[in-house]
Amino acid sequence: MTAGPVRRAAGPAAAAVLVLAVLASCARPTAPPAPGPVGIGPDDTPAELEAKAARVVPYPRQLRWQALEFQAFVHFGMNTFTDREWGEGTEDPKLFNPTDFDAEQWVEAVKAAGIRGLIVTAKHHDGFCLWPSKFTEQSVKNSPWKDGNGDIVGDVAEACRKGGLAFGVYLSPWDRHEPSYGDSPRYNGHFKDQLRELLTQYGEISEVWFDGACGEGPNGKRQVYDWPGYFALIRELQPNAVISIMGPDARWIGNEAGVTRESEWSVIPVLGDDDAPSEKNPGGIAGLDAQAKDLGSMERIAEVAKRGGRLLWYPGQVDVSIRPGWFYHAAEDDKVKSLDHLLDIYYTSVGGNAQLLLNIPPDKRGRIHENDARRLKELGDRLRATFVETFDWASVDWTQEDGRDMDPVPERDALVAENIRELTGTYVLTDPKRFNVARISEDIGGGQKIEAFALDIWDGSDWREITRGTTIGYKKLLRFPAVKTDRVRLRILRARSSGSGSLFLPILRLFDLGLFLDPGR
Ligand code: FUL
Repeated sequence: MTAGPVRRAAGPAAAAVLVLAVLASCARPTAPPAPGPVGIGPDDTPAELEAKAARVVPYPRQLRWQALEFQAFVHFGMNTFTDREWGEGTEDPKLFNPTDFDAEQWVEAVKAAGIRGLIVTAKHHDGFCLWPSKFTEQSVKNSPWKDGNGDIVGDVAEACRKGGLAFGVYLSPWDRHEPSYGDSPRYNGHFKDQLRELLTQYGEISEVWFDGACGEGPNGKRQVYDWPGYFALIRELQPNAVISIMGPDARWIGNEAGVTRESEWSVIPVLGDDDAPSEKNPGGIAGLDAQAKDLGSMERIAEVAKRGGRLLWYPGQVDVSIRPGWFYHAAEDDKVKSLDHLLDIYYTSVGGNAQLLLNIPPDKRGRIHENDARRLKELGDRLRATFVETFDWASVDWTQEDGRDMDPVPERDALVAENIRELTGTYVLTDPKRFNVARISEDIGGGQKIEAFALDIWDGSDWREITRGTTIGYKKLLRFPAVKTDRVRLRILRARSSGSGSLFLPILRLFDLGLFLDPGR
C-alpha cells in the first residue's frame, strides 16, 4: 500500500472534520453494519468478541436521541399543589389549580440553557393526568383550572413544537389511584388506553420515559406490567420514539446525582435474549444491573458471553434535578444547584457519552421559578461563551503505530490503517490558541470503539500530555488548566477492531476535535 500523507486545510467552519476510517485488513468497506442485537456465546474467541462489539451500532431513533444531548425533565402535577414527592392517589382533583400556567415560559427558560428537548410528567404515581384522559376522572378535566377545559400536555406539546424542542412524555405505570391497578390484565388495558391517547393526540413524541415502580392494587395483588405490549404499542404508533429506562432504547445511568462512569459504553452485553424489564431487572433489561460499575468493558463482555447473551446499543441517560426534589417545593427555592455544580454535571454527562435529562419543576403558578430560570440562563450563557468555534486547522496528519502514514480512501474521505490499536493524529492550528477545554467525538453511527486515548500539546520543544481518558463515544469533554499552542496530538491508545474479512464496515471515525476556552475558569 502506498501511504502518502493526507493533509487537508480546514474549511471556514472552525471545527475540523476529519473522517478517519480504519480497517484491520486492507479490504475495502462494503456495507455499514445494521443496527440490532449481536449474539455472543462461549465459543466466541476474544478477537471475535472484540469484532462483534466493534460493529454494534445505534438505531436511527437512538442516534437522533443522542444528538439532543441535553433535555429538560419537567415534574409538574398534583404533587406541585400538595407539596409532596409521591401522592397517595386520593387527592381531590380540585387541588390542581395553577394560577399563571405558561408553557411557553417553560420552553423559553429551558432553551436559555441550551436544552433541546422536554419530557413532561403526563401522569405521576398518584394517577393524576395532566391531559383530559377519557379513561379516568382523576385529571385536569375535574380541576378548576380553565374550568376543567384545559390540557397541560397539549399546551406543552404545542409550545415545544413552536419553540423547536423535542417533546416526550413520562407516564408512570405505577398508579395509586386507578381501581383496576393490581388486576393485571385489566390495568394493562387501561394503561395502553392512556398510552394510546398520548401517542395519537399530541403529534410527534420523541421519548416515552418509564419508571419501574410497582405496587399492590386495592385487591391486594401486585400488578404485573405488560412491558412487551406497551413497547409494541409505542413502536406501532410512534416508531421514532425512544423508550427509556424501563425500555430498550436508553438506560438509566444508575444514580440521580448526575454522576457518570469514567468509561461509559453504549455497547452493552446482556444475558439471554429477553428484553422485557421486570422487577428482578430494574435496570430495564434482563441480566443488566444499571448500577454496576462496569457495564461494557471487554472483560464484562467476555463474562456475559460465557453464559450466552447479546450485545445491544444501549446508551446512558443521566436524570438529575436542579433542586433536591423532583417536584416544586417553595422551601427549596434557595436550593437550586449552583452554576459550578450544573457545569460539573454537564461536563460529565453530555461530555461523558451520556444524555443529560435535567429536571426543572414548575411552581404552583405553573411557571418555572425565577431562581431556576436565572440559573438556566447562566448555564446557557457560560456554555455559549465556551463553545465558540474560533479556530481553523492548517493540517491534520494521522500515522499508524509504526509511524507510517495511513492510506487514503478518497472515495470515502477516509484513511485506512492495518492496526487500529495505536494511532496518532497531529493537528496543526492556523494560529496559536489558548484553551482549557477539548471536545472529541466518535462518529457513533459506525459504533463505539475507542478504549483509551491521550491528548498532547506541543510546548515549543516537545510534546506534553495534558489529559487522557478511556471511552469517547458520542462526545467527550475534557477540562484542564489553560494552555497555549499551535499544535495538538491525539493518541488513540486502544480501540476495538472489527477484525479482518468482516463484511461489515470496521470503521473508526474520529471527527470534530475541538479546542475551547471556558472564560469562567
Ligand atoms: C422515580 C420516581 O419515583 C420519582 O418520583 C421521579 O419521578 C423519578 C424521575 O423517578 O423513580
